[in-house]
Amino acid sequence: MRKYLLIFIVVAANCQLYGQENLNGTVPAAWIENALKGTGSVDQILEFGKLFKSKAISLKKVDYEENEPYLNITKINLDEDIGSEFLLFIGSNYANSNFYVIDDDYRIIHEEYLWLHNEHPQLRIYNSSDQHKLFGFKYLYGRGSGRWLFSNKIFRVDSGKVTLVLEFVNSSNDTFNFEGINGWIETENIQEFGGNLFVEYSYDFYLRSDLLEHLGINYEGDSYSLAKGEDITIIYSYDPTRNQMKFNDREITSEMMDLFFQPSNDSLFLQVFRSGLDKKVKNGSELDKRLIEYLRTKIN
Ligand SMILES: [Ca+2]
Repeated sequence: MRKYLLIFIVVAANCQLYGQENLNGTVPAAWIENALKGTGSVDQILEFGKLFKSKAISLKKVDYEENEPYLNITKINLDEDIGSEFLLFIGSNYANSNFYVIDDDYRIIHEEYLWLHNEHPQLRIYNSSDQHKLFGFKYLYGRGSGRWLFSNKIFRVDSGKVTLVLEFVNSSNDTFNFEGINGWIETENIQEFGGNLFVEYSYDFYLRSDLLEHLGINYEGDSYSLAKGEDITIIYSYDPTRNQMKFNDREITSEMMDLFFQPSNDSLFLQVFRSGLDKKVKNGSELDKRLIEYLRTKIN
């Protein structure tokens, strides 16, 4: 019996870890009405936190004295039925909140913990060709010393079910890979047209100038670019059979998209950009040849 109890506790702890413990809970209509009035008081946050426990909401009032509590609710119709759904960010601090999608019958249909280091949640809503609106937010995918990666998560609601239909890099910077490849990626001008999402990508993968100095190369400039792209527009289209936003592009391939989510993965970089680097080895400068040779020897 004790053994089963232990298993139960472990499972329960895991559920909490993944932040989905309040799925299918019903939010009182009166609480939503009050929240929509926009006061966002600590009492409202505490009331919600008592009903729906999460690590984003502390139940100790003293914790709110130095933090900046956060409550932001949006009422909007997101799917084919006529009633409005609700998008809620709530937490005892703006950078540590929970995100909820609440259906028109006040049932929680999505719950997700959102840690943003020191940024506020940023809700984005994109129109679509039918009643289904795409929505999402900026998400801190990962960070460490000298590197960070924010993504954009995009969701869709269908018959009371929320699906993550797309995640792409919002902005990323990686500067601490002294021996190998550093880089940044940025997306902007995100626009919806006819149910498609247009996203403009720019990126640069480079070697740091101090590495060149270390290799005994006299080089002026902050960095030595190995692969660069500027204002490349990708079109994501909704694929109803897979319930995902898909793209098909030659300039940015799906292998490149994988690399965008794995900064400092030098061997993946060499693989993804192999043909471009081969061209540089064949037709480029002596410096191109030497540096690509250095990377290929170091990494392989
Ligand atoms: Ca609806």
